[in-house]
Amino acid sequence: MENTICVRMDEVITQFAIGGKLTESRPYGNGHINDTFLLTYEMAGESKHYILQRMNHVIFRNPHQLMENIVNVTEYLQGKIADEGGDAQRETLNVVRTVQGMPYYKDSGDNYWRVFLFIEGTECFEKVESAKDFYDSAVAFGNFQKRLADYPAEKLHETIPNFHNTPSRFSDFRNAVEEDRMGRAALAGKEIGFALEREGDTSVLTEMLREGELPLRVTHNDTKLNNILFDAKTKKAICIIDLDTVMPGLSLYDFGDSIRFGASTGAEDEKDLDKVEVDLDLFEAYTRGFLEGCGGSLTPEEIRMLPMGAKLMTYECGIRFLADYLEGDVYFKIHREGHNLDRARTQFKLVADMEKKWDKMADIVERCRKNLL
Ligand code: ADP
Ligand code: GN1
Ligand code: MG
Repeated sequence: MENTICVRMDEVITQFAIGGKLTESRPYGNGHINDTFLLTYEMAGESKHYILQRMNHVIFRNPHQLMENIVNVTEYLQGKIADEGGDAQRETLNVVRTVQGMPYYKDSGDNYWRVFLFIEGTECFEKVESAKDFYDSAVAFGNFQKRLADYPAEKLHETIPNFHNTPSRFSDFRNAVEEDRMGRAALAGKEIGFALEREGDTSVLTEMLREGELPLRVTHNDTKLNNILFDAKTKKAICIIDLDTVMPGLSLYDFGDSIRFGASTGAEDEKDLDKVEVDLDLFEAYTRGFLEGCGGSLTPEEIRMLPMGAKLMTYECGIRFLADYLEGDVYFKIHREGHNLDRARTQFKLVADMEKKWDKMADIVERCRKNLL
C-alpha cells in the first residue's frame, strides 16, 4: 500500500462516526476501480467490520454527486426492502456518515473517502461455482432493476457520461489506436483488427434506444459477479453492491455485463484462450433468472435483443481494456505487464464464440421467454 494512503487513512478513520477501537485495516476485494479496505473495530468484546473506500475521483469526476446518487438510491432501496419484510441493513448498502453528517470525507490531500457497513456472513465470487448461484445472481440483478423501476430517474446524476454508449467507446478506442501513445499498437495488431471489423455492430442498441424501440430504465451498469454478495449460510444472492454507476440505461447492459463475466468458462484475465468460451448452460441459467427477477417487465424487443446485449457488452469491455492498454494502463488497475491486453483478448475470444453460438443463444432466450408465460 502506498505510504501516503496509510498516513491519510489515520486522518480519515477518525472522521467517520464509528464507535470502538480500530484494531485492523487491510486492503480488500478485487475491484478494478476504487481502493477498498476492511476495517475491524472492537467494542465491548465484540468485533465489527466496515468497508472503507478511497473513491477513484479521476474516473468519477464529481464524488459529491456520486455520493448523492448512492445515498438516494440506497435509502430508496432500504424503504422497499423494509416494505417487503426484508433486512435493510443486509440487502443493500448502508452509508456510514462522518462526524459532520456528510456521506463522504475529503482529506487534506484531496482524496475522497466513504464508509459502508460491512455485510457480515457473506461471500463474493470471482468465478461462477454452480449454475444455481448464477441463476440466483440473475434473479437478484433483475430484482434490483425491478425495485428501481419507479425511482425518479431525473434525480440521478450521470456519474460517467456515455458509460455504455458503445459508439462513443469505439471512438475513444479508435483515437487511442491512432495516437498510440505508448507505441504498443504493433503488439496488438490482431486485436485492433478484430475490434475495427465490428464497428458496424456498435450502434445497434443506441439506435434502438433513439428510435424508442428499447426503454430507458434505471440500471446498475456494472453487473459482474463480484458486485453481488451471497449469504454464506443460505447461499442466496442477497446484496447488490458497487452502486457507483447506477444511472439510466438499458436492461440489456445489465444482462450483457453479467454474461460476459459470469458465463465465461475462464477468468477475465485468463492467458490461455483455449480455456475461454461461453458456457451455454450458464447463459441459460442467467437468462431464466434475469427474466424472472425482472418480474415479466421486459418488453418483447428487449428479450429478443438479449444475445446482442451480451455480445455488445463483451465487445465494449474488450475495446475499453484494449484502449487502456494502448494508453498506458491509466484506467483499470493492473497487476502484471500486459494485463489489460490479456483482458481484451478474453473478451474478444468470447465475442467470437458468441458469434459462433448465436443461433443457440437466440433459441435459449426464446425457450426462457416461453417458459415464463
Ligand atoms: P470497485 O468499484 O473497485 O469494484 P466495490 O465497491 O465493488 O469496488 O468493492 C470491492 C469489493 O469489496 C467487492 O467486490 C466486495 O468483495 C467487497 N465489498 C464492497 N462493499 C462491501 C460491503 N458493504 N460488505 C462486504 N463486502 C464488500
Ligand atoms: C470495472 O469497478 P469494477 O471492478 O466492478 C468497471 C466496469 C468493467 C469492469 C471490468 C466504473 O468494474 O465497467 O466492466 O471493471 N467499472 C467502471 O471488469 O469503469
Ligand atoms: Mg466492484
